[in-house]
Amino acid sequence: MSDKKKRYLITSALPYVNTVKHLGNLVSSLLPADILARYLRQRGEEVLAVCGTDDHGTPAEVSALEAGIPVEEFVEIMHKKQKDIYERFGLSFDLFSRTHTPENIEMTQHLFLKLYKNGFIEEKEIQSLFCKNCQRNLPDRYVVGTCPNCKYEHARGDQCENCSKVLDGIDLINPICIICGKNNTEIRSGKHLFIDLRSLEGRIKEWIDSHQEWPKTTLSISNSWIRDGLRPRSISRDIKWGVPIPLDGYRDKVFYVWFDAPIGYISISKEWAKQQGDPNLWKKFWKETDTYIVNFIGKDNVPFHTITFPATLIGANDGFVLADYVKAFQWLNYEKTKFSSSKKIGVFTDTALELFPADFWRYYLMKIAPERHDTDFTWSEFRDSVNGDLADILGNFIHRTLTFVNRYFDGKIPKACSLEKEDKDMINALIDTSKKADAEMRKFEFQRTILTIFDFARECNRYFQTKKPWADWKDNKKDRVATTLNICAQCCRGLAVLLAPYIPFAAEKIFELLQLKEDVHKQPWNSVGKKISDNHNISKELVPLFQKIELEQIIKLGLEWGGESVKELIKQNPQLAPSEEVKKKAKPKKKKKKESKADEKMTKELIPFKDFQQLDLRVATIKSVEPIDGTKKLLKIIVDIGTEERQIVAGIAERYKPDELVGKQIVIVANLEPAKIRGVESNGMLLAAAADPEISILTPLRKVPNGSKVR
Ligand code: B3M
Ligand code: ZN
Repeated sequence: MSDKKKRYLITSALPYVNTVKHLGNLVSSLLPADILARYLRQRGEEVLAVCGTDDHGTPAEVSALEAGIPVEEFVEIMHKKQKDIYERFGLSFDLFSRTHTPENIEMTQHLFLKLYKNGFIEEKEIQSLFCKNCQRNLPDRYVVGTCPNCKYEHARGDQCENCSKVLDGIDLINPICIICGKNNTEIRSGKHLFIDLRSLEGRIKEWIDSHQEWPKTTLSISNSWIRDGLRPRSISRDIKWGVPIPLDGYRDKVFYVWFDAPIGYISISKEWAKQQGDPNLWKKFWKETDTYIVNFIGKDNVPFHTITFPATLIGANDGFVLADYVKAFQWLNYEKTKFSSSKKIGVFTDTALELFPADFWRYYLMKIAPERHDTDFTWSEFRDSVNGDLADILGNFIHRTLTFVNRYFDGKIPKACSLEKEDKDMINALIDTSKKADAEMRKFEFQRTILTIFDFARECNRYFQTKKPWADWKDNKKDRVATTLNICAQCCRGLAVLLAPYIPFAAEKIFELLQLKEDVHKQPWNSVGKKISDNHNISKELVPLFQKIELEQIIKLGLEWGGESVKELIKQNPQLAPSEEVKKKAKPKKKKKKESKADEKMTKELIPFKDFQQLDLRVATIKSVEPIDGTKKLLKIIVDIGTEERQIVAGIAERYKPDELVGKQIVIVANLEPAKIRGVESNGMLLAAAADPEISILTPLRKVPNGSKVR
């Protein structure tokens, strides 16, 4: 983040309106965007944070059709529902609006006409599917069929959910119209509009290349698009729901949803400016180079933010500036499987809030934020984090401090007497923590920041425990107790200030208990050293900050929503095993694949191609190698797989020395379940020919980009 910029514009990916989002969506865009906005506002910076529902396109039209409600009405209901959920999560956008607004229609048409005038729009005749039964075109999600890539039978016309391949309806095998459910389609050709990315490639590349500080995920996906060469991309669709195309010959069509959705960031800013009574206010955020723009997105949205949307802005040449930082997240998984909206796997934002307070989710999700690699939500770890970190560490420290101030000093913060080394160390640690957290936050390291702040909370507990104010009180060392509690009270205030962006509700509660009149959200992190005045009265009605989660409750939830981690808990606590009745209600478990023992002999049994395709084999470069203490065979290897770095453990130490491996390209299985080998985490497996006693590691004959698929 640059200190030279005067103001900040923060955007969070606009969630599709059609379904309530799951926790994976929350952690990869909405929540970190809110945390950054809150942090910057605390610093007194000028911030505009915008978000809204992505209302257009086939996702909304198809869901409305399934629900049997006119699309406009459907979108209205779902928009309100999502908006309400995010408010309850404490997401503090300056405006959460939507893309189906007059502002967005106007801005989208305006930018399109500029692109057209500047010669960046091409017309092309293309083939698409037409349903003879319904007498209509079947773009994107209007058609399902068998994926030509992985043979999954329910692939959508825009993308296969199983193998993620981006598809075109005409690629599908056995295409079925989702309206009439029939395979009565034919391929027809028609004219469509394309944005000419080729002519803009040079400028897009230059912009990407000038941002080497971006996360690896963002850079590697963007660079792979550039490496493949940019091609014209279609921006028109044969559907009714969307932004109408203002061009003769296309007036019955609308823009592709990904054309108008990012323009929504601009139009929502414009709406906000109007609401402020200063309709031009948005321009300084979008058209002045001293604004710092940050986009928060999941990794599947990278090309739309680093290639197609910038292409729109560059080609339109209308004075818009491009993002300064594009923060892309990897996936959050759910109990080792993929969150899935369509299959209803995982925890959804509405249910989450019915179960536990927003701060529980906000804390745990940021603690496991998938910033560098995919991470896993588990019920068991969620409970451990809430009970262990929030309740036992933070809540306990605050509660003990305030209880003791009430008990010994009648609810008045006592004056510190002579400070010992440990007392001074605590105050220094508080200030150092704020500096360290600040530096991490300014690098958009959201997970590291929260871990740093909690390390300090642990330190506070240790201090309280070592100082033993209860023992000093017994020994009549009143001055000493006063000093300890004074220091602790300062730390309580400091923790509230530092934690306010992450767990805003708890931070407010701490200020309430301390009876501090100021707004915790307006106290910058570098003010953590500010003292609460001596004899300041705190609340006498103390309530614990966080309610612990019972083991039984989490077991119940894990069974209800599905969760492998819960099985382990039941094993450890057989007395809590659910009754038969509960088991019956539990979700049917998915069939487990047969586990066959590795067979040394070449097997004659044939497997379908799709089984082979389940393996995600990738080329990786070895970055570093270390022996694992106490083992003869094992090496800990860090490899670069293009989108991230991985740690894998391999039993090759007897045949390979670390030096001869570093820099070599190898092939790994990238989608193996993580395992712990001798206590060391392994996320994948390298491929090697096992010709006992020789082990020969497989390597590509020619150098290829890391992450290249092996098939
Ligand atoms: N609606 C995809 C999604 O919800 C898309 C993001 C738009 S950002 C402008 O993941
Ligand atoms: Zn049909």
